[in-house]
Amino acid sequence: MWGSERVSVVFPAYNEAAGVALAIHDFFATGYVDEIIVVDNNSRDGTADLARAAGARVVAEPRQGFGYALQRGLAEASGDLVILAEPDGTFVGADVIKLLAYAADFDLVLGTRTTRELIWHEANMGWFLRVGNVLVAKLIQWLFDGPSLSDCGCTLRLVRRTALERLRPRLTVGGAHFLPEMVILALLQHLRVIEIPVNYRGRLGTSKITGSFRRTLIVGTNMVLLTLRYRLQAWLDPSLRARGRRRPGPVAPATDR
Ligand SMILES: Nc1nc2c(ncn2[C@@H]2O[C@H](COP(=O)(O)OP(=O)(O)OP(=O)(O)O)[C@@H](O)[C@H]2O)c(=O)[nH]1
Ligand SMILES: [Mg+2]
Repeated sequence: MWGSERVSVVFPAYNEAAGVALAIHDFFATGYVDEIIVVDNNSRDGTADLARAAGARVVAEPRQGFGYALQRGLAEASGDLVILAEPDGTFVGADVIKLLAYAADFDLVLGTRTTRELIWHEANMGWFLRVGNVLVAKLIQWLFDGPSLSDCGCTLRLVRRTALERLRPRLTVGGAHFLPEMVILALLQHLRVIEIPVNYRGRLGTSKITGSFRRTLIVGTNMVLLTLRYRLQAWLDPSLRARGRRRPGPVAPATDR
């Protein structure tokens, strides 16, 4: 619990036996997490059994894909605050507290893996990934009038239930380029979005997305095409955008809300 709000964590998992139990213990160890949902995406290495034994609720998602797994997790989560992460050892459980600290003021709190002091030595964050993440994030920032964005590919993020109810019916991407769609939809809905620095470590087990240059290039291209398509659609079809102006800032001191 965070104050009076229940906290859920969603882990998409495709053959993550190497790290899933450790990740579950690490996130529960914060003391703020009420439930962890592991979305087992057709794993064949015993991920589901390990996750169950470590105290997570396991749901099976048969449609293969990072986006399908996350969409399923968002549908299953019951918390007032829902955190997306990965059970591969790359994210640090304690960073949950940073996300929660911003939850009172924002609907969507995004992690950014761009702070040098927080990128661990063995992390998979080469120049191509770093530059690509920044460029796509900036494209989204400029085209959708966002806050400062620097990392389009960070799974670690928090979404408020009220925002989630607006976003979930609009999510379409089942593949690896799921993450930017959530941000674009949030900006089109005039939700309050912020990015905060998080740790990024080396992964346990085998990489499925950004481990190869070719796959990273394909995912990046899909992200750019998705961004441009949404920009065009939002111009042609105003119903994609929430009415009125962007949400104004707080009117009373935080302690009075
Ligand atoms: N690629 C992929 N990942 C899936 C799928 N279903 C669930 N996942 C999970 O989504 C997360 C992202 O995949 P990763 O292989 O960690 O990709 P990445 O985070 O870009 O790169 P590394 O962590 O450096 O390997 C992991 O937790 C996967 O287990 C799927 O069908 N495809
Ligand atoms: Mg990963």
